[in-house]
Amino acid sequence: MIVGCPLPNIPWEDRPSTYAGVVWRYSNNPVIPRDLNPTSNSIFNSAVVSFKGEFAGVFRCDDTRRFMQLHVGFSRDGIHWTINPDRIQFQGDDPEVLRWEYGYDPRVVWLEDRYYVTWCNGYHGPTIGIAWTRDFETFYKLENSFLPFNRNGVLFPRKIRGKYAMLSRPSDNGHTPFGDIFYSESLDLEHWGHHRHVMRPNGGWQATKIGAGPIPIETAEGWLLIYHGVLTSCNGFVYSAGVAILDLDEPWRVRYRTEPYILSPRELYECVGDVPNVVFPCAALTDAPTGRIAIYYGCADTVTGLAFALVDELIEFTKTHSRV
Ligand code: BMA
Repeated sequence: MIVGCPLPNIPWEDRPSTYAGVVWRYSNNPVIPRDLNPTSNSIFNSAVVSFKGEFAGVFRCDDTRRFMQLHVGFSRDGIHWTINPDRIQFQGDDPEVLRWEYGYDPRVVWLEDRYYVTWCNGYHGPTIGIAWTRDFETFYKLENSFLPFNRNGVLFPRKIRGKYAMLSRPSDNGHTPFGDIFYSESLDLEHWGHHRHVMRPNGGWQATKIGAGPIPIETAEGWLLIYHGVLTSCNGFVYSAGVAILDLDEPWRVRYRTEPYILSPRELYECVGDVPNVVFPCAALTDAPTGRIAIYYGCADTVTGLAFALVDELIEFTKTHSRV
């Protein structure tokens, strides 16, 4: 059972009768093509939320210079998107913090009274950038959450034990061949501490490194965390997705974790692109009364796909296929 709000207009398609998986793809994937904007090389690993009865998002748009940028987008139905042609220009007090190198893999969360965006932000190497907005027009950038090198900063949607909470994945300056998920707390969204280890790679599809995906979904059973895991094949990295259930009050305690993946590159648009064999979930919309979940994920570092799941099935699958 999802602890959250109704979203009656959540994008949705029933599971095809011929398909047995616990996560199924939208029949018209990809929902966002690589060249939706004239200057985009690729649009993927992006985050969407419900906004004023419709949908808004922050999109990773690598441009035709192959610079990694963040753009705002809007949609009536969560499927057909318009993406601003210009990248987000962040506001703030300190020019040092505002100096822009690059940004990628955004996540967006409604937290208390505004939307927060976290992303992998270039500051002498990748680290976690954080900003807030109320209208998806003006974005105020805060201090980087951590020192380089870090990626996959994902906020929880409410305070835990009276503090803001974030998952992240300390890494290196390259195509990191390792990586565990950690938990950190903050009183002010600027100073982070109380770091706790959450989970490490676990063999198979998640043997090399792992990273948090969409904002954790609160359920009666714990935080449902969809995350990505990476296998190193003789032809490079393969990115798949799995699920963990984290303790509600002490989220660094992993209750269950899927040994099989729930989504892995199969379709052509996941297997062929600028980086082949990548599914990379960054957002999930939820409708609490029906338990519907709509997952947005990057495909082959090129386009954005949509997939669906039902919360009770995901929890059941995670519990019955768990190896922590
Ligand atoms: C990771 C990030 C992701 C990307 C993935 C596969 O390190 O850069 O944005 O999807 O590699 O290339």
